[in-house]
Parts: sequence; C-alpha cells; structure tokens
Amino acid sequence: MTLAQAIAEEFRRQFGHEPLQVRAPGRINLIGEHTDYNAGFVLPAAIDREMVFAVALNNEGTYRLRSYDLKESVTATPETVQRSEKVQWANYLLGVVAQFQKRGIQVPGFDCVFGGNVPIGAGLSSSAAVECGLAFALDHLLKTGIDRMELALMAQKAEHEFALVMCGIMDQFASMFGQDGHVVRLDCRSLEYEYYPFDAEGVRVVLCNSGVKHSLASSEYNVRRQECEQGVTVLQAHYPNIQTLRDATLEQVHAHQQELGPVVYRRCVYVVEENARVEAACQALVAGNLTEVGRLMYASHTGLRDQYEVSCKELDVLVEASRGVAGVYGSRMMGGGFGGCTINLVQAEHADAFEQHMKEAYQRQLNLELECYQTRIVAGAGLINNS
Ligand code: GAF
Repeated sequence: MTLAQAIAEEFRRQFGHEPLQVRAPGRINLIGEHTDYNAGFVLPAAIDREMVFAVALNNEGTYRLRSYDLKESVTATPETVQRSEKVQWANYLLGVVAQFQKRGIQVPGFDCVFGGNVPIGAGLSSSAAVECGLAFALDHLLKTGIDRMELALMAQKAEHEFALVMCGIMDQFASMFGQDGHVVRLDCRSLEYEYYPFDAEGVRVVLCNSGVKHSLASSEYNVRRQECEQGVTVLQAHYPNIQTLRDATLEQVHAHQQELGPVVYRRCVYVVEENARVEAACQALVAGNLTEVGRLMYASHTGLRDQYEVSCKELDVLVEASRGVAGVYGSRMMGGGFGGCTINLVQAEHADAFEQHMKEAYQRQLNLELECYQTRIVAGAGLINNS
C-alpha cells in the first residue's frame, strides 16, 4: 500500500466518506541560505519526501484534523481558529485556515488526515509542506482560484502567525513551484523565478541528517533577521536606496564596519556574499561546471559557520568529512541551521560509497549514527490521482 492509500484508508475509517488527495513536497536548497528574508536569491528544489493529505468538506461545521503519523486528532470550528500552545502540528493547519478567513473566504467544516515521510526537524521543510498541502487542498475544495504564488505567501503567513517563525518565502515557494529535474532560482523581492535543469542522471543530491534537532532554530532565526534589519538601518542612513541587504555592496558594508559593530557586520558580509554565490552558481550550472557549484557550496558553508554563525559541530564535521572524497563536488549545511541536514552534490556512481564513507566518519568522530537520503527532484504540490 502506498502512503497515499494508507492515508485515504485512515480518512475513511475516521470519517466514513471519500477524500480528495493532495501531496506537497519538502525541499532542498542548492545554495542561497538566509537570503530570502533579505529579498535576495535562493536556488531550491522540491524533493521526493512529501506530505500527503486526504481532505473533504463535511456537514458538521467543524474542522476535524488528524495526524496520521502521531495518531492524534484536533477539532476546531470557524470561530475557534487560533494558535495552540499545546499541539504544534495543528498550528500549521489552523494557520492556513486563518489565512483563508483573513481574505474573507468562509471555510466551512472539513475533515483532514495528513502524514508523510519528510523527516521532522531535518531542515527539509516539513512544516512548509504541511502548510502548502492544506492551502492547495482548500483552494481546490473551495474553488477559490487563488494562484500558487498567493497560496505560498498565505502558507508563509501561517508560519509567521501560528508557528511564530518569521521565515522567508523559500520553503513554501519550493513546495508549490518545484519542477521535476530542475532547481529554481527565485528572486525573493520580485518573486520572479527561473528553472535550471539539473543533471539527475549524472549527479545525486545526498542529504546527510546530523540527527540534531534545531531547538535554537526558531529563536536564533528570528534574531538573525533582526540583525540583518539593524544592518539595513545603519547602511540606509548613508545610502538611502538600500531597502534590504540585497541592495548593499561589500564595499558599502566594509566602509561602515565600525558603525555596524562586529556581529552585524559579519551578518551583512555573509548575506551580500551569499547572494553573489547564488548568481555565480546559476551561471556555473548553465555552463555545466559542477566543480564550481561545489566550490561555492563549500564557501557558503564557511560563511554560515563563521559569519552567520548558524552551524553546529555535527554539521561542520559532516562538511569536513566530505572533502576530497571521490566524486564529491560540494557540501554545506542547509536550511535555517543549528542541526538538520547537509546537502552534498555527488557524482551518481560514487553516491553509495560516499554514503558509506560519511556514516563511518560520523560514527568514528562523534560516535553518532548518520542517516542519509539520496533524493530525487520532483514537481511541487498537486493532486494525487488514485485511479
Ligand atoms: C528556513 C526558513 F524557513 C527559510 O525561509 C529560509 O530563510 C531558510 O531557513 C534559510 O535559508 O528554512
């Protein structure tokens, strides 16, 4: 039985009627970390780790929500949609319902079972996948005709208001706009995007899950955002055209190092350099130069570790252990940081040996077990056709 079938079964058992089924994937990000909320550039893709939904309207006037993986249920009504302190998973769903309501769309009672295989807390955006899956399903059921970009923005708002993480748009965008065999460069200011073919035959994206759950992630994430805003405030006083760090040059940042102070200065340098690395990586992809993409990935990791300070010992060990291994182009921590996965670009024929090497290195150096996933790049959220 597939995951989708199992979730449909559970839906019928719980609610006794037939659901609509939707899938929404997690994501990787080749390069461009912590640039999205600075209105910069990112290069993500949707992956074959996804959240699956079974959803249908009911005549009960209530929202009956069930997590297939946790075997927990939550009920709410249109009048009681609010953030829960106790049940974190329900926030991702109710946060989305709230966004429809805020747009003046009445969301009548519905039943929902969801579950999936995006590892939680691994930096693969399981929460964005949950938000996007329900946004997509409700849009379909209610025939609201809201476009994908708007749905992604609503999902992001759900994260801000119900999970209290002030995330950028990358994760929800990737879950909605992924395309089979392509990474997608997003300009997080204009929301224009461009797909870049990714050689799925020759190259594997191998994720190494440090197993460290990012407990610092949401608080430190919000602090990084504030530090970037502080940087903009300082720079804006000298260069009024700087709206976000995306507009700043390295020269401008260097020129005001004293005024920025050591921490904010480092954050600013990182963001400006990382934006430039995304542009360079796109050019290298077009030229088929994966060696250069890999070099940029390693440079990105160094910046995240030393300047942005969102890495951790385990991630650093994994990145270092990848260096010089046969077939490896590049490696870096991925996502918000403080745990989760490293993303590794590896020649397909070396991918299995690479995994083995990494597992041994992690065991030897930290006495920890390593889980690895070789991921495929797939399409973004969509209906599941069960026929
Ligand atoms: C998390 C956020 F949700 C994204 O918006 C992005 O900022 C990322 O961290 C860091 O690049 O995944």
